[in-house]
This record gives sequence, C-alpha cells and structure tokens, in this order.
Amino acid sequence: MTINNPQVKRRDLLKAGVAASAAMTVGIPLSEVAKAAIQSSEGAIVWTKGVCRFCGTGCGLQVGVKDGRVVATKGDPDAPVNKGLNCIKGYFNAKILYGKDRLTQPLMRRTNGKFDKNGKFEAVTWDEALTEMANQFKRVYKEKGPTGVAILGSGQYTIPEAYAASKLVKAGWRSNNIDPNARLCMASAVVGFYQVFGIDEPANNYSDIEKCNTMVLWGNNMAEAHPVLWSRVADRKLTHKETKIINLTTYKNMSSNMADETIIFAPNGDLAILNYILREIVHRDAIDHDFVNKHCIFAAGGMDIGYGMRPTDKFAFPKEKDIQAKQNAIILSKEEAIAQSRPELAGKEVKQTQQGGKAGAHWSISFEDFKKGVEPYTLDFTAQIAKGDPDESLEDFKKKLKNLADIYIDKKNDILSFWCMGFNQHQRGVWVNELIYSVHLLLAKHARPGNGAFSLTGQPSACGSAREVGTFCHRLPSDLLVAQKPARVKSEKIWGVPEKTINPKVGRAYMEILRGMEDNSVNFVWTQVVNPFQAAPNSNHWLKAARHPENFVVVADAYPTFSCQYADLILPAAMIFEKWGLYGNAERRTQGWQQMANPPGEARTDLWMMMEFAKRLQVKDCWGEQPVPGLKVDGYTDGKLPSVLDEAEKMGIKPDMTLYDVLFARPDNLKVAWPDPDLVSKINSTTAPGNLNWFPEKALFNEYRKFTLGDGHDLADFTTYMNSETRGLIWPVVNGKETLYRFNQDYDPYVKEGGYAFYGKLFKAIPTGNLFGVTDPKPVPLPNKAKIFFRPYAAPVEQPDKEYDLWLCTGRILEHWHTGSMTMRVPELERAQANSFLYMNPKDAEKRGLKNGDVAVCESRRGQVKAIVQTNQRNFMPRGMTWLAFFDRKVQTNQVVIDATDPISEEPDFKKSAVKVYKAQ
Ligand SMILES: Nc1nc2c(c(=O)[nH]1)N[C@H]1C(S)=C(S)[C@@H](COP(=O)(O)OP(=O)(O)OC[C@H]3O[C@@H](n4cnc5c(=O)[nH]c(N)nc54)[C@H](O)[C@@H]3O)O[C@H]1N2
Ligand SMILES: Nc1nc2c(c(=O)[nH]1)N[C@H]1C(S)=C(S)[C@@H](COP(=O)(O)OP(=O)(O)OC[C@H]3O[C@@H](n4cnc5c(=O)[nH]c(N)nc54)[C@H](O)[C@@H]3O)O[C@H]1N2
Ligand code: SF4
Ligand SMILES: [Mo]
Repeated sequence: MTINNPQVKRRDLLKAGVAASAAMTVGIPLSEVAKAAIQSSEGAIVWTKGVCRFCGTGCGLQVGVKDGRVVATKGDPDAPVNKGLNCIKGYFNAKILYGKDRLTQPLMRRTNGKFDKNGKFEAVTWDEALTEMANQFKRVYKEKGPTGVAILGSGQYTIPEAYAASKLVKAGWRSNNIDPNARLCMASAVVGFYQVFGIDEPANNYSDIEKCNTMVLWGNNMAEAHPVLWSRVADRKLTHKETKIINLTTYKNMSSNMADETIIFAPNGDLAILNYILREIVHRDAIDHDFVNKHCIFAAGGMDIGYGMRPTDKFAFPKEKDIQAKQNAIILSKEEAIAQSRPELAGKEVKQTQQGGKAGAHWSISFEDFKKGVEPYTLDFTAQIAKGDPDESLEDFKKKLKNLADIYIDKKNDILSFWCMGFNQHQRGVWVNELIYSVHLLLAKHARPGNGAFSLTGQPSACGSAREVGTFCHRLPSDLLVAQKPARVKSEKIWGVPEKTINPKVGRAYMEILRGMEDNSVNFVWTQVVNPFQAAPNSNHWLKAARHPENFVVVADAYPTFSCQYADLILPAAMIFEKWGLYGNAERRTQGWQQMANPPGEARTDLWMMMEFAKRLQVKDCWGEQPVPGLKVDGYTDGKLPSVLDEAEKMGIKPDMTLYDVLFARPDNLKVAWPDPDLVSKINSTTAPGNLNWFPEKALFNEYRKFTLGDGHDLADFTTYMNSETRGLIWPVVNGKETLYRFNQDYDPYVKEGGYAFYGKLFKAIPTGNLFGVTDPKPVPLPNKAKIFFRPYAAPVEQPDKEYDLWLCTGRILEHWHTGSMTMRVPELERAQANSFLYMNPKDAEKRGLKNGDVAVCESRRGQVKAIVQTNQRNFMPRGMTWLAFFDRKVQTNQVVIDATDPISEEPDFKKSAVKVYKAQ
C-alpha cells in the first residue's frame, strides 16, 4: 500500500497513518519505523507538545523525553494541522539530535595556538572562539564599516533567535546585511504579496482543503515536500468523489499518482498558461465585475529587468561569459516579442535597462490595456510555448489547457491553487506569483472558505522567523521596511536606540553577500542554521571566495557540514528541543514549545552565542560615524551614517556599554524572570551557562510582539503559545481570537465594511501608465485595493543548446531535508535513500550510452557532478530534462546550478540550468 496509490482506502490510510504509508513508499516496513521511532519502553517517558523540525506544514508533535534525552516523537492527535499524523521525517525528529558526530566544542583553524586561516581545526574554549571572532569583526568593521559584515540566517531559526539576529545586525551593527535562506525560497512569494496586497503571507488556511472541490498544484510536489498536507488532500479526495486534483509540473512526480491530470509544461511555460487562463476569463466575460470594481485595480511593470546576475563578467568563469552577457542585453525571441505585445522587436537586441532597483517598479493600467496584454495568449500560441513533453501531441496538450481554464472559470468550483518552489525559484518568480492572484481575483475566488491562491512555505518557520520578524536585508519586524523613515523611527523607539541608528540603505541579499565575499566587499560572514556552501547556487565561486585571506567565515551548526569545511571558526549549536522556541508555519499559525533536553557537551543556543558576541562589542565600536558606500537619502550626508553617540548618551547609553547591555539585557527584559513561574519546564540552555535570572526568549518575544499589535500582525503572548493546551494560533490574534481568513469581513476584525478590504499598506500609491511604461508619474493612493497584474511570458536566460543540450531541474525528495545534514544522520533515512540520483528519460540515457544504475557526469558552464542514473522510479522526466536533489554531500548539485535570480526578489532559480550528461570514466 502506498499513499500515492489511488486504490488506497481511507480506512487503511487512517489506520496506518501517513508515516507508515510514506515509509512503505520508500521501502521501510512499518514495524521498523515504529521500532526506530520509539527506542525505549513507554513507561518512563514524559510527553510534551512540540513542533516538527522539518517542513512548513508545521505538524504538531508529542515529544517523549526519558532521562534527559528525547527518545521519541509522535504526531499530536490534538494538533489541527496534522491530527496525529506525521510523515517519515516527522517520526525521526528525536534521532536527528543524536547523530554520532554532533558538534560539542568550538573549533578554530589554528597554528601554534593562534588563529591561522590556513591552519587545522582545533578545539578551543568559547572564550577563545568569541574573542577571536570579535577581533576579526572589529578588523573588518574598522576597514569597511557596516557593509563589510554579514549574517546568513534562516527560516529554521526560532522566532526569538531570528529577532535577536535582526536586532543585533540592524540596531547593533547598523548594517542591514542579514539575509536568510528564505531568500532562496520565499522571496518571490513575499514580493508578490507586497505588490498585490501590500502585506505579506496568505489569506487562507489549511482547512480550505476540506472545503474545496478542486486543487491545482502549480509547480510543487506536495507528496514529497508537504506530505501531511498531501494526506489531507488525499483524504478529501477519497471522501468526496467530486474532488479534482491537477498537477502542473515540468516532469511527472509523486504528486502525479493521485492527480486526476498531470500537465507537463516547459520551463517558464507557466507564465504563458496563466495568461491564457486570464485571456479566457476576459473573453468569456467570467469576471466577477462587482468584486473587481470594488476591491481591485489593474497594474503592469517593466519587462526588461535582466536575470539577477552580476552586470559585469569580471568574476565569471570563461565558460559563463556568454550567459552572463545576457544580463545586459538579450536577443528577443519571436515568441517573447509576441507575448510582450512588441512583435516588431522579434530577433532584435533588447537592452535590460530596468535591472536592479528599477525591476520592481509598477504602475496602474486600464482594464483595456490589461485586455490588450493578455490578447496574444490564444490556445494555439500558448500551447506552442508551454508544451513540456516532446512525446505528447499538441492536441492532447491543448485539451488539457482548455480543461484547466474551464475548471477555474466554472462558478460551481471551489478552488485552491497551491505552489511552492516551482513559482518562487523562477527568473520571473514575482510575476508568476502575481499572475495566479490575478486569476483568483478576477473570479473573486480568494480569501474565502474553500477558495484561494495559497503560497506554501518550505521551512518550518520561514513565515514566523524570516518573514514576520523581518530577518531580510530590506525588512524590519511586521512588514516594516528599512527604506521607510516611519518604519525606522517606530523600530528605534521599540528598541530604545537613538534615532538614525538604523541604516536607511537596504542591505545585501543572500547572493549579494556571497558575491561580496568574492569581490572583497564583504569580509566577515556568520552563518546560522543554514548550510550555504552546499545550498547556494553556482557554489564553486563561493567555496573559493570563503578561503580568500581577507575573509573570516563563522559557521554555527549542530553537525560538521559541508559548509564547516570552508569555515574559519565552527560554533556548536543546540538544536530544536534543546532550547525554548516558536515557529510560524505556512497558514500563519504560531506554535511554541518548551525546552525538553539539554544540548550535548558545550553546544549552545544561537541566542546565547549572539548575546555573548554582543558582550564583546561596545557601543562606541559601531555607533560613531560610519561609511556606507552608495547611501544617498534625504537627511544624511552622502555615503555616511551619522554618529549617534551623543544622542545615545542623552538616553543613558554610554559609549563603553556593550551591545549586550543595550540590545538584550535591557531593564524591562531583566524583569522577565527565569525560571518562569507559570511554565512547566525548568531548563534553559540560554540562561544556564551564565546562570541568568532573566528569560531571554520570553523577554525578546514580548518586545517583538509590540511590533505586531494593532497593525494586522497581532500575536498572542508568550505563555499562551507555550502552555500545554494551545495548539498554535493563526494570526492576527485579536482579543484572544485567531483570524482564519484575512481581508474578509466575516472573519477579519481589520475589515470594518464593504465585505472585503485588502488593507496592506505597502506600495499602495503608484503612478499611472500603460503596458509599456508610466504616463503620469503622480502616485495615486489605492487604499484597501488589491492589484490585478498583467505580466508577460519571458524565456529563461540559459536554455539548452548544442553543447549543454539538456535542462537540469533540482529539488527535494521525501526522505531528506535539504542538505541532508540532519536526515542523512538517521540510519533509517540514510538507508532508504543514500544517493542523489540523476533522473533522466530512458531515451535520453540510451542516446548517451547510459542505463539505469550507471554513473554519469552532469556538467554545466559552472561545474560538474557525478551521480547514478535513474530512469524508472519516482521522477519521470520528459525527454530533454534531467533532475537532481541536493541532500547528498557526495553530489554537490549546486556546483552545476546557475545563479540567475528573479531580478525583483533576488531569489535564485534552481530549476532551470543547461547541462550535458555523459558516462563517467
Ligand atoms: N522532504 C522534504 N520536504 C521538504 C523539504 C525538504 O528538503 N525535504 N524542504 C522544504 C522547503 S524549504 C521547501 S522550499 C519546499 C519545496 O517544495 P516543492 O516546491 O514542492 O519542491 P521542489 O522539489 O523544490 O520543487 C518541485 C517542483 O518544482 C516544479 N517546477 C520546476 N520548474 C518549474 C517552472 O518553470 N515553473 C513551475 N511553475 N514549476 C516548476 C516542478 O514541477 C515540481 O513540482 O519543500 C519543503 N519540504
Ligand atoms: N539545488 C537546489 N538548491 C537549493 C534549493 C533547490 O531547490 N535546489 N532550495 C533552496 C531552498 S528552498 C532552501 S530553503 C535552502 C535550504 O538551505 P539550508 O538552509 O542552507 O539547508 P539546511 O540543510 O536546511 O541547513 C540548515 C543547517 O542548520 C543546521 N541546524 C539545525 N538546527 C540548528 C540550530 O538550532 N542551530 C544552528 N546553528 N544550526 C542548526 C543543520 O544541521 C543544517 O546544516 O536550500 C536552497 N537550495
Ligand atoms: S509533513 Fe512536514 S511538518 Fe509534518 S511531519 Fe512531515 S516534515 Fe514534519
Ligand atoms: Mo525552502
């Protein structure tokens, strides 16, 4: 029995649980899973509520602790997300804590007892580690100022950690160079939310799965990446026969097994398909005019925005130069020219004049212009661009597209559209995100029970920790932006730091931090809960850059990962249940857990590391006048941040106080007592080393919460999330009540009248224009409106050619988490899938003299890997396309992948590289 088998009976499914089904799929017998998950007798185990360490589904757990060790976890029957179910990874939350090679001591490269960039790793004390780290920080900061230092953060931070990191960098260092792995993951979705609704995160919630009759996947493989949500989808289908599931994808995957229809489209073909649906809605006059007139406007933006690569070839490998050149100018293909309503430019060179900061500019257009924009996307034209399987007939493909449009337009259908990395990791990721909202808004099928466009998050707290806390280089908590003065002033007030402490210039995004290490503009990088040298695209560049003598790289991790090899200093981290924390999942649900066990050896919480590091920096180190190259903002001298030391003195902050005193151990925070009288757990690995009598996680959460109250992001108090009854709450939590549907008057206390109000405040005053540009620059305010965007088709920057003749798509599989640093240490999961296979179409393999099980080289302009060929399992590739996961340390997939990004969101496109494949010698 497998969950993907449509014959599976609901009774069996529920009886066995999804974990079991999933386990069977990957070939582990149920008995072994159960045995492996629960390692000792139930008798002495104490069970406490927890949250799964892995995906953005956010399953509730019961965590079993015995003799100070986490010995087992099981799905929490009271958790509304998963109702007792878990997937195969969920079952192993306990085992990921106890891999044999957990890091237990700081390790530094040294020679003769001193730091040496070329030295060997030696165990050092925490004091030695942090002192060297602070010295290196000060060296770089003196030379380059706030822009030379950076943190690479994570959507796997707990909320208090993320908040502390963001505050340390933005208020302490006066740098905005903190950017999380969520940039590689959710950034395109975020900009989509900002530009369409003016506020981040989905309107709907998971219970829509049980309220709709149609679900469309637009490039996400839920069966592998959101397995427990997929089990809810399966349950809906098995109990409500009319339920339809459509899987739009670039290859046939595990989600196809339960789908009524799989539509294989070509990379970027989604842009054309969405425009075809929009055209059908317009032509059939299926628009809900009342809703659109009341609540929406139409919008468009620039088309020549580049591909988010460097604008210079100075750092490109010789073979990369031809593709890199397209950052500045491309030859527009005939299809693109037609799709962009400028057929006269077919075959002509088009300069990418709207790259960089200009890429996100947009303006309102008339409905007539919108209609003109979608007009070229006839069924014939769309099918030509978008068909992805060369072995499918054009007629069959057209039938599927027409059927898809019919399904959306049919008023009887309650429809959910899901997506994840297929839309977000996309050179036009913001555009596709916006187009799916256009479809739902035109039909008024959004923010209503059973109807919505639902952006899924990948990481357990990409929403909670990266997005809500604002751990990005352009954000502050609660959707405040560093570029906006009132946002900075509000943050400075809550933080108790002088006005003008926060740098008004947006910091460096994730890829810009890595590129900065390569071009010597960023020299101090601290990575937290992230494995960048394995997970970032085009990694051969960054591996080399990390070892440049002027760079100092600190990796905080629980295990000796691939990134640790490229570090100068390794800090051993406490993991999930070894600390207090909260996560926020994809449906805006914030969930907390109490600390249950202590970390091994001298491993410490990331929060402790930041507080101890802050003790080694004084106010005067960072708050004097600082150089910020390129800063040009009203009220500031060009290129300079003013000194705020005088202002600080007036507030009682002395120059020799430490950043720890100013940012963390503030008088109000010191009043938050540890141990907490109201909560059960009496262990805290942040307070233990220094024997603190205040509770940093709770104090920082309280402080953060102030940002959220009253502006549509309201969170409940710490104790409510931590107590044993609450199973998370969907924000905004107003008067103790969660908000199931945002923007909808029936549910959302922020909507006072009119049925709906898209009340987000960002980008809500825009110029007027047409498909090709602005006609009147005067910003027109659009309170409470959502924007229906026209965004055209554009081709990926690198495409298969004579030499690199295949597409390479990359992604994930059920058994492993990202870079495998945790799941590859669980023997059962490692055994289930020990290698990252190169998935190929059998005909493509045969043509290259390869068969299933052979070792092949997969090579791009940027690098190569060797992997075992797989042609008849799991992922079934159309001819012309190959696929790799990135969990396997032996197969450094990202050495091959291009680092083109969406120019607006700066999120890399991991899904579209050109490669050649040949037999390994
Ligand atoms: N088992 C497991 N689960 C995970 C994770 C994990 O590591 N392991 N990680 C979590 C994280 S952080 C994330 S972000 C999610 C990712 O979750 P998903 O996005 O579901 O997974 P991926 O494997 O990254 O992406 C696969 C999808 O990308 C689509 N795709 C490829 N090219 C295109 C294109 O041009 N357009 C469109 N529209 N689609 C395209 C494919 O069709 C396929 O459906 O998974 C989360 N869940
Ligand atoms: N080729 C390719 N590459 C991709 C993607 C893709 O689809 N294709 N997807 C991208 C996406 S969507 C994402 S989200 C990223 C994920 O990329 P990363 O976040 O870089 O990958 P992870 O393996 O999740 O790394 C998290 C690290 O944190 C460590 N860790 C666990 N708990 C703690 C803790 O409490 N403290 C500290 N300090 N460390 C801890 C783990 O051991 C692990 O090494 O990968 C991106 N990279
Ligand atoms: S579906 Fe995601 S959150 Fe739930 S158990 Fe599996 S990995 Fe954990
Ligand atoms: Mo992700």
